[in-house]
Amino acid sequence: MAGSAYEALTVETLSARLGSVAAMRGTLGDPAGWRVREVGDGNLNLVFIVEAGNAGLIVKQALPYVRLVGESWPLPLKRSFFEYHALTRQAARDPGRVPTVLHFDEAQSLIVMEFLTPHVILRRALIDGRMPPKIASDLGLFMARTLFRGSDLSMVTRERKADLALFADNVELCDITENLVFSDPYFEAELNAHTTPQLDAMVEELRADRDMKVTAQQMKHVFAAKAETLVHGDLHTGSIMVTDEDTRVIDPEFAFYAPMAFDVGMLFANFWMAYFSQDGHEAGGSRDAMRAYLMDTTEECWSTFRAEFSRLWRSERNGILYQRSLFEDRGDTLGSEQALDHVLHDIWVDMLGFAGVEIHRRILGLAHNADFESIEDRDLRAACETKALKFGRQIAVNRATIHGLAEVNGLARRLQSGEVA
Ligand code: SR1
Ligand code: MG
Repeated sequence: MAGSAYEALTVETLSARLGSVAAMRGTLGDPAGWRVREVGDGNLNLVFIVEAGNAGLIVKQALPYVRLVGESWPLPLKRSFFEYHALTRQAARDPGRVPTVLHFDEAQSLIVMEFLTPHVILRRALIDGRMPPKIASDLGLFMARTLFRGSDLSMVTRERKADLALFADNVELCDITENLVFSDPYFEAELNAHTTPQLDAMVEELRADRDMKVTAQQMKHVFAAKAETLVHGDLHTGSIMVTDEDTRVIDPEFAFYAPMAFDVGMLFANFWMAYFSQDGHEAGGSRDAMRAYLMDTTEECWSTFRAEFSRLWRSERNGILYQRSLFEDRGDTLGSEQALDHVLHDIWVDMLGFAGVEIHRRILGLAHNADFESIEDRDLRAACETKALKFGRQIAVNRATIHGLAEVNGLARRLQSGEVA
């Protein structure tokens, strides 16, 4: 099959077509005994679980169109190439945090990788009221390590520039983000959807909100112009798989050179959306403990990110930026700490901007989150979404004057309780 023309796999054809792939045979044995299921529930790709005995593998294959929309929206198969290269870099930068890749077939746009079991998608776990204990620390470390080590703070600049050129071709996936995240929510784009009629007035208000519109475009400007590091590019709670002991980050097909704050903002937005959605998941009992867990998760994740980023700054800052020769080597450690404070502050401010627009687009745009979508009572869903929309606006527009997570989470709590409307 290597080198042959692209053809989408099916449950029926997979064993015959991949039966000679050594990495698969090595794990699963004779293809006659393989059991194949298609389990893709994301927006873009085919995902197969292939099992034999107690062993299993994942086969992920790109489709030539957006699965969520259909063939009317073509999408290049090359995203699989970017996903493969992002996975290899993330594995080197934070070992053990992404699934192991066993095989990549560029012509077929498919990646064979480790089957993560008994892992579940983090978003599902949070909707179900589970509190995986390691996510804050694991994800704080993952972001600090991948974002720092993919940047000019760390890399040999020739290698970083080569990587920048390689990922610069991921144009169509970037285009999705540029439109779906930063622009479509703020006008009547064709594929937009929201909980109607409950949110109609709120949506109209947001679209008429000049400060919000300018803010969203400022964030798009930062996203497009600040090619700072290799970001995951789609780091939401649906791109993370967990058990109580393990956290894995999957699906980096949107990988691109972009601002560090983009991944951090996406992830935090998803924690905050999970927080605001809890009212809709209380049929089985109070979610107070879950709300507290989500607030604690943001605090621990941010403090872990800052601490690890600072550690790497002090121990691995070997790139062209903030050279040691200007600071530590001249005895000016304070200068390097001052520069670190500035870099972390910029990440913080941009993180809030990205988080705000991510919250808006998941409620007003094309691709919604199950956190809200799974709330069947539409009045209740809209009430949760309204609080999240207001929160997103506040943190994005006021990002330059918000001083810390205590302030942001305080706002979340006050909106949640109804203390502020
Ligand atoms: C058309 S793709 C919609 C969304 O799905 C992906 O997971 C990304 O988040 C993208 O924005
Ligand atoms: Mg994805």
